[in-house]
Amino acid sequence: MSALESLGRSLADAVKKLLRLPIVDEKAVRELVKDLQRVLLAADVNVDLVLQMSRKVEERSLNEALPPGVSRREHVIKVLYEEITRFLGEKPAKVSLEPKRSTTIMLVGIQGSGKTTGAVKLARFYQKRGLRAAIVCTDTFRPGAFEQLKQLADRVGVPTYGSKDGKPERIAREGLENFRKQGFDLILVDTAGRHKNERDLMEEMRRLSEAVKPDEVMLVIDGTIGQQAASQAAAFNQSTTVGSIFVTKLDGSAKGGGALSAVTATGSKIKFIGTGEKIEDIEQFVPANFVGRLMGMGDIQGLVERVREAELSLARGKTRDILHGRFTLKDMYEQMEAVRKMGPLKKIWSMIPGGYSLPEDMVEVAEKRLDSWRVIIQSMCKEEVENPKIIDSSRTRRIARGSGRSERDVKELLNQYSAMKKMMKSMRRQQSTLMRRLQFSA
Ligand SMILES: Nc1nc2c(ncn2[C@@H]2O[C@H](COP(=O)(O)OP(=O)(O)O)[C@@H](O)[C@H]2O)c(=O)[nH]1
Ligand SMILES: [Mg+2]
Repeated sequence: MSALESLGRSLADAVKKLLRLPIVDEKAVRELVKDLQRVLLAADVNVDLVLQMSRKVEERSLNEALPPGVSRREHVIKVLYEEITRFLGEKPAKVSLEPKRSTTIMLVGIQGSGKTTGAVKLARFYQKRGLRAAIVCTDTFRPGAFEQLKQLADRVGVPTYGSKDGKPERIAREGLENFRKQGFDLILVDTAGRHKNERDLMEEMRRLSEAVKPDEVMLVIDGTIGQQAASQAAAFNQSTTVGSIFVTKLDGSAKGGGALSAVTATGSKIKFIGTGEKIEDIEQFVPANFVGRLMGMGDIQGLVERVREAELSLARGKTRDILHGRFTLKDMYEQMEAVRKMGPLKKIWSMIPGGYSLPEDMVEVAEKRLDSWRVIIQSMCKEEVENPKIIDSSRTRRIARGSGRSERDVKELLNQYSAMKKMMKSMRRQQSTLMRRLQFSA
């Protein structure tokens, strides 16, 4: 089983365990945190990082207030997802390619890390997206280096430039000039990685990067080295300014989590990962998707977004009023609409083995009644909407007639309103925590 598979599987197991529990309480959260620590340590993640993250998960899971329609369970999953994502870098880092100009990426890294394979993978990746990519080979250190590159690149029709001998700087200049003249969108410069000693290698990278003046230096790191990836990133950063990282061989080792988190901890951006020897085994590193996959739920990102939406709709404007006790029928309608948007949640949960179903009432009510409620609310006067207390039986009759609904429907709406108002009141008690969190997420 590969690094990511085993990390992912154990993480998914921990999540499933949480989903199967009848109630998610403090004990359940602590158990999850313990599982999380175990999983990350097994993937060679640095102990301090593990402690930092798991503390954060525990604290947020237990202390943050829940927006209406969101269960503790969902909230905990969201927190877990967010903290792991943060830990691997929040946003996907992309190569910025400018149109009408050749973008140059220079690949550096030690011998055997996967530069040559990576260059071809990258060229193919962008070629598939409609760009013209070419590769310059400046590795004259290893006999047969250019031959190896050419063979791989020829398979996917990517042009290459190189020579068995000569100064790497000269080859680089010639190659770049050649491909620029032909208007290539992307030129990858493959480099040598083996030298008598590290100082010589770093010195060559410095000279070469002066000659190439790349738009970006991409460091290729072998993912099987685990936490050591951090010191390698630091070493290369001293000779050239490393702009991004390509972590390879995440298909083959138990240390993938260590490499990914160590690199992220240095502040470097992982842009690509390699997951096999084949040219197609390359992935743009998008932390959010990646974490979702690790946690074993295809649509966890969708879940997280829906929970956020519920929070946001609460945050948007109304929050203060609601928390200060002003809660109108219109507010309720808006709240229910937010809950309805979360409808597909139920589907997500039901797909998870071990079975768990969302507290039915809210979503169900929202799904069935919202349209009817809209018409009813539209048939009320402004005063009634703002202050439903004044709606007596004669007003109820009038509203029912005006909206084409039954009096029972109107009463049901009013009952739901009272129930929600009560809920809001209990929320007010958690006001301070909630406000803190809303400010935090805004
Ligand atoms: N399993 C696996 N092997 C890889 C990956 N990337 C590169 N390799 C292998 O690692 C070895 C060294 O790769 P190479 O590109 O020659 O490294 P270079 O010396 O940095 O140019 C080759 O046997 C590649 O097939 C990957 O993502 N997964
Ligand atoms: Mg090579």
